[in-house]
Amino acid sequence: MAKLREDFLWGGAVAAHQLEGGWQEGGKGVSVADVMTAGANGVERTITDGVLPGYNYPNHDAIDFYHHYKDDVKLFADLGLKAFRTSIAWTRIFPNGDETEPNEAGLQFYDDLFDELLKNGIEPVITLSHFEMPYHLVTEYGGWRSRKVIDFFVRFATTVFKRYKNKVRYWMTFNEINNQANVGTEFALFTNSGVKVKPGEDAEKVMYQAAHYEVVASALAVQIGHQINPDFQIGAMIAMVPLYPISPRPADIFKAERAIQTRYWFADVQANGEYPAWLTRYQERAGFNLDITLEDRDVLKQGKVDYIGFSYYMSNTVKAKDDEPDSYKYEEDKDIVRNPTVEASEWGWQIDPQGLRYAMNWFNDRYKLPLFIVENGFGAIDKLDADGHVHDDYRVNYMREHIEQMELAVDVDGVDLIGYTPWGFIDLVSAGTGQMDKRYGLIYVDKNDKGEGTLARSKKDSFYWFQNVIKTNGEDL
Ligand code: BGP
Repeated sequence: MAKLREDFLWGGAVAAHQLEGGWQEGGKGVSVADVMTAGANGVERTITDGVLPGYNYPNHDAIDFYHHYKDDVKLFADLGLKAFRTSIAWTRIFPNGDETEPNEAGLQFYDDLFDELLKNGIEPVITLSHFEMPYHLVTEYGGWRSRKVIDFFVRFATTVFKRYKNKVRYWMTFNEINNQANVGTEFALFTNSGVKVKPGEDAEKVMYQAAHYEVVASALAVQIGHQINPDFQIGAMIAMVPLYPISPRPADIFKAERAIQTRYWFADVQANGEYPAWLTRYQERAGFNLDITLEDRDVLKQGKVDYIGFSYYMSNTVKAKDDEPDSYKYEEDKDIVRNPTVEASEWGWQIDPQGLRYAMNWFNDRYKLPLFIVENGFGAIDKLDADGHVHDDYRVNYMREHIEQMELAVDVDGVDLIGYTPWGFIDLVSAGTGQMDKRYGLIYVDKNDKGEGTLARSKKDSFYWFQNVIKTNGEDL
């Protein structure tokens, strides 16, 4: 099988705040990730009011990539990576977010990192905003509630586009921008938008306004990026979770359709350059009275993305309520039901390799754009065996089955795929738990949830397996 492009970007994906550490080094400012504590034993992470004494913030040190990147890049080259997806921490470049001049030490750090990667034949793939907006923009402007943040983001994007225009070709604007559709959780809205919903406020309305400013900012970045370097490929980054109806009952089918619309309108806007009709009607009927101007609509049209980057971990299944009203609404925290036909991970993430092929076909049919799988992988509590190594056959199985489906989508279904960068291919801090416990790595990092460990890196079994997959361009799984 396989038939992947000759220049297929086999890679690995991370985000600055989940691996760099050095949270106060090189003039870096405080980000929204820096004010989120570790979760524990099923307890959600807490968003504190700034960085407070007495709380545990594992992101602050993470795996200290900030100081280890040279050795780490050697390991990445040994793995055979062609691409390394990371984010540029906004707070290293504009520590508060609203400065007019960038922080040179932050810019230099990424220059050095990109040089090191390129020297080793690895192409950097960059996310501009991966759950790391400057916390100052939250306290001063209410995060993406404010239209002013568009200008700050555009300044940040323009600065890094210009600086790295000869080093980076593939960019993405906002990581998993659509996760905030889940307004039932504080986490999704805060990490994406820096927004905290106040008592008595309509979370949905707040989300639609913040998300609107983000899609406008994204479209502006696409336009500006193309002016700076016409070769830039600037993509969306969508958290793709296929949503299946639990039964053939028409109400369930339509509920799944509304769920898909609710989660993926972000991609519609970023790829098609306009809001889908159902959403405009929905927002009008709800009386949200959003600040969406004619000029904004024009910006959206002029700033369509070049490709769809997406994460894929699982599928979900939805069920209609018996008395679903005409104005169907999808509420992620209430409408998802367990799919009895698939297994799930310890965190309840349903394992569905074929869902990846489905998702790729779905994107392809809907947008006719190249795709880039920029996250996929299996989070687990790894155990070091007596020989001091992690034998993670469960991770190899997960990846093999997903890559098989990915190749079917390319070879049999004709999907145009740029690359595949598994998530957290070097162990890092989990976004969900805020801890080291949930690991995705092919490279083990010696650090536990108490912050103890030597930070030594070692290869898991999955490392050698993936090395061979890359070497054979996906022929030998
Ligand atoms: C995505 C995020 C990543 C990441 C990954 C795994 O939602 O883009 O930042 O961490 O999922 O999630 P978790 O760490 O919660 O297992």
